[in-house]
Amino acid sequence: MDSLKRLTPFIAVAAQLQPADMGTLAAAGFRSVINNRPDGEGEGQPSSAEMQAAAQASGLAYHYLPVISGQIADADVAAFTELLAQVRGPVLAFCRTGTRSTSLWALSEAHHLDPLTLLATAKANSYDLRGLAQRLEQRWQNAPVATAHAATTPTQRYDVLVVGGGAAGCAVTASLLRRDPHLRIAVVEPREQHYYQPGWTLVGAGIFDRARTERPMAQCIPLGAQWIRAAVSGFEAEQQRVVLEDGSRVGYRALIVCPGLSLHWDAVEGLKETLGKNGVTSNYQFELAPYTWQLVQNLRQGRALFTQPPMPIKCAGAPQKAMYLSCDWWRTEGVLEDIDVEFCSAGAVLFGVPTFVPPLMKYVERYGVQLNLNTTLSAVDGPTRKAWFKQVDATGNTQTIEKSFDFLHAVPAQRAPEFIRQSPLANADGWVEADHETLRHPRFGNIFSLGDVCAAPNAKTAAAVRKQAPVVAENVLAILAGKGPRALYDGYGSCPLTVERGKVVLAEFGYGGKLLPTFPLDPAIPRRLAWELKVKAMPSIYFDMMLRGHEWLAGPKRLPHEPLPVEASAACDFGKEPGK
Ligand code: FAD
Ligand code: UQ1
Repeated sequence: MDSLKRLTPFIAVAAQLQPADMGTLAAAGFRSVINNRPDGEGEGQPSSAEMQAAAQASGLAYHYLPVISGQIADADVAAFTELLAQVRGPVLAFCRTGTRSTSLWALSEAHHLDPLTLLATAKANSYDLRGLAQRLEQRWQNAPVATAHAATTPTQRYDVLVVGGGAAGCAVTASLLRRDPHLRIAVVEPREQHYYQPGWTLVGAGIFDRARTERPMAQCIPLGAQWIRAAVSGFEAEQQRVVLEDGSRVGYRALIVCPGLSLHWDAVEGLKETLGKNGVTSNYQFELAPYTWQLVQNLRQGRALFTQPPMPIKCAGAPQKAMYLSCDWWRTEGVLEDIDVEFCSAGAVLFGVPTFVPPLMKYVERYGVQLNLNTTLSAVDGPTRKAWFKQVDATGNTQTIEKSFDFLHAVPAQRAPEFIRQSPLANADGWVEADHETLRHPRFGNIFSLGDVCAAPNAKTAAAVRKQAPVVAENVLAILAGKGPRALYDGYGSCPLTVERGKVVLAEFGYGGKLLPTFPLDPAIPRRLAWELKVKAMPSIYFDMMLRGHEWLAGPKRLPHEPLPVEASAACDFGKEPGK
């Protein structure tokens, strides 16, 4: 089976197979076999009946679609296209040399992939289809109306296309280019500026100037990658392309989806209208973090409310960090006693990993904070400085509570961006589905996701991205080479809880809340070293290492061998309708 060539994650082709090959195919994750060679064509050729019996004995679906060499009719192409729409992938098609199967595939794809792309894919797999060029061009030109646009503007196609040039998009692109500098890779990103969001907590406390958290996108997208300055509006996963907001398409062999998440300000009535005035602020927005610091400095007495919405949110500790650093300032200014500080969280616990709750509770007590759990901000009236909360009591009853305030630090609810929620890539909650370890989409085998938009149940942090990027880079290159993904992500995320100026509780944990400390120190103790890491080292670790593909302390675990068949096949049903 040396002749096996993977044209896409959905379909591979091969020269004549033997009945004994079927077990190997099943073990490699294939689910279906198509025989394109007519019975009795050559001596020693196993019959279709023999192949069928062997395939079925190995649990593979078998289809016989014979075509005569050099005489592929339009009806053959139509039958092959129809078959591909029905079979369970990954599928292996074979004939005497594999050329007929490759030709059938190219002709069946020609209505949505441009001829150059098809010829290049075939050539990369040692099949010379130049004799079909004219026919491919005709099919491409006669593509139905839905793809007419693509017929006039040939679809650009990259080896790897990355959606989003934030922490995840830049880091994974850098990791890919470190491994293969010749990769044809593009990043689709509409913004001119790139933001180091972990710095906003420090901007809100007067420790960083906001300029330190902003850089031109052109300096962050790695050299060697093409920057497409546009926003993605949709996915045509079966045609291996994305749709941009202007309606144009960009094709790919592998897609990485990482456009971050959307702040859902509208989930709280009246909040958007009063942000940035009336004492209402949020470190979750670049423009507002300096306003937090202004308000903190000006407050001498009254009530300060800090809110936290339902999970998931990015950096789950950030709502508390804003509070601790504000209290720390008020304490050193000698005004904390005159300020009623309340933390109103939709959550049932102060922090999701129990190890870190006791040290955080010490600070809640030290600062005299009133803790209101199961309490979700639902409405704000800025001019009268009133906020309303839905509070759930122990018996499950909800009541509305009104609180007046002089200062309100609000954290918005967060969800996947609209174009993701509406896409076939999303799970029921709107996030991009991904295997938790390989970060590969379970239904589209050449699509991966990382960063805040990814549905994996890790803490949504830049720290998580630092470890996810090498995993995705390795696995993308593996599938492009026709292999299975082997690099595994352990769910690592980190939240540096800035409990006072000069001290941080460095929470590092993976899936299921498993503690994953980088340094051999008790992680529950607030430390100056961790503060230095957050304030002095981290911006450089982010910009100069993570975004440049220097994978410091980020090497992934790897499977010793190719993944087992069940996993590979589940991960490869590329080209099918969701849920089918
Ligand atoms: P982002 O960095 O948000 O990037 C997403 C990119 O996708 C953006 O550039 C956006 O323009 C682009 N995009 C959006 N829509 C489209 C589209 N349609 N087409 C193309 N591109 C699109 N993490 C930590 O590890 N430690 C911390 O201390 C920490 N503190 C934080 C404090 C605050 C206040 C905040 C807000 C976050 C904090 N984080 C922290 C979290 C961290 O910033 C995020 O987890 C990280 O930025 C996620 O990276 P991402 O690439 O998924 O998303
Ligand atoms: C981290 O890796 C990271 O991303 C680069 C952060 O965001 C900027 C962090 O806040 C933290 C704490 C980490 C963890 C890094 C180490 C070395 C413990």
